Amino acid sequence: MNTAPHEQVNKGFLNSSILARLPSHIDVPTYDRSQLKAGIVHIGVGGFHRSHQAAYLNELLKSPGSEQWGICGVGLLDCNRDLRDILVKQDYLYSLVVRHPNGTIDNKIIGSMIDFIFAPEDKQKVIDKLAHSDTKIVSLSITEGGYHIHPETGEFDFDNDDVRHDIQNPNDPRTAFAYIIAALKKRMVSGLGAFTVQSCDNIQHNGAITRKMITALAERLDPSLSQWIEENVSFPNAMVDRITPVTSKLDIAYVENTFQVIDQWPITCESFSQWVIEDDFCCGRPNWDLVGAQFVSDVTPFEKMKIRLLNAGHSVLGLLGSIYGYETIDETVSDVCFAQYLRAFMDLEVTPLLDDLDGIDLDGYKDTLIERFANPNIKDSLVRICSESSAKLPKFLLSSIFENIDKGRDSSLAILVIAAWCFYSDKALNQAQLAITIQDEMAVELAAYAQKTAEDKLSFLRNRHLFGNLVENSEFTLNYTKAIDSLYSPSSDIREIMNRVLSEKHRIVAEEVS
Ligand code: CS2
Repeated sequence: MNTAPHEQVNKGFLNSSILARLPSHIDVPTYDRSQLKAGIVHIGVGGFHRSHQAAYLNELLKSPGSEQWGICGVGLLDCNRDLRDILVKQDYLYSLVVRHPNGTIDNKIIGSMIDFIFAPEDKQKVIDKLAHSDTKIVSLSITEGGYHIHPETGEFDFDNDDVRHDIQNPNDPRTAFAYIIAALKKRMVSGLGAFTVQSCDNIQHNGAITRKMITALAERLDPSLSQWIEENVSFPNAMVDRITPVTSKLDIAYVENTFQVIDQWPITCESFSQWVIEDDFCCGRPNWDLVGAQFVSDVTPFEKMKIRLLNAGHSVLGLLGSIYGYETIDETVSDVCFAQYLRAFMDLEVTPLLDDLDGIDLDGYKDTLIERFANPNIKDSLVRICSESSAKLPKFLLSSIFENIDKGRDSSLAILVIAAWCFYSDKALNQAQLAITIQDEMAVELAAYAQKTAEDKLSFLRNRHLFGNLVENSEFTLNYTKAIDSLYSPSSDIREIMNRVLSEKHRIVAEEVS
């Protein structure tokens, strides 16, 4: 997004002093922000944090009694500098534009963030903040890749430059986990006690995984600290959900016209929001249940349902739609060929893997997903959806493929998506020969494997780091080779291929039933 200083100065920039002058239909913080303390330090202040956790807190803060639950944001990456500059200028306020499918819009200013630390400028300040007695929860939205999970073994992946650096230099951290470990050490030594580490990322068992990764790294650094973490820190699992596209120039212009204020980094999101959390907080927590979140004793069925249906569904549409030449999710799912493929994928390859969900109507959930994807007011780009597929697909899609293999079930719909991922990584062109933008930390490596497909059809799968032993599974490779042949045949048409794979799937399912 464009973060260059705004040229027009006739409208004021968003900050605390302007709130009282905003049009009356804008929902502004009604609470005294000067009374808030930062009980939560959040690492990874992306659009999702600002539309989700910070928005829940904004609602909660409107009633008295939660003043200790303000947020201090932390940006670990050099690219977070612009965000810091904007938030500081705006007194950490930002606009949230909530777009309902029927065109209704809720316009809000969110006030729950009260501070932001840009780590590259002062690492110690971050460690001190995490170790401060006001800090009760350290929450994370650091994306799937930020967890350093080895895709094949599920263990902590020590084979990473930043991790190697952190092991050599624990007082000069680079990764989120090393900051947390440094702060927990300070708290252990000072006798202050632990904080809760709360993951807000789309990883199944995100709390348990965070615990496993942090204790593995801590074990290398200081075994007694690792044990203290095991015994004292809570890591609640949670399912988080709200579709939040990347902010566009149109979003900035909308806020300027509607709010009559210049916000350089507003957030737009869908109206749907869900947060299901295991109630395991060692140092207290906000009453998020008063503002729509749900506390449960076991979040497993909810997170599996969401990640395997919504997130995987996004990747299915994203990769196949990119090859067709679509640009957004709503555009892709409005094409009946894509909508039918998605629904069949959800019904036939994921639903049989899901546990019983008391009180959840799974068919209704899937209908709602398709409606949410089709929300014409949310322009969620396929570039965002396909970004970092190398970190997402193992958790969203390959997990279902492996489970189906174990159960002796067919996965041909998902296999076409993996073959499409190979084609996408190889060519970076859609079928009209226009360039596709690929954002993936592993893009070069993925392209290198994919580009050998012409001489070795299974080449992409030979990346064992991602695919484990899939290349040795003859049923998988049979379907995969067929998909590769169709995708790479001259003048191939992705919609025709999808229709063919789908009819074949229906034939297989009919045979399974009879
Ligand atoms: C998306 C998610 O990144 C992705 O691929 O599937 O960001 C998705 O929009 C959110 O998880 C919705 O809750």
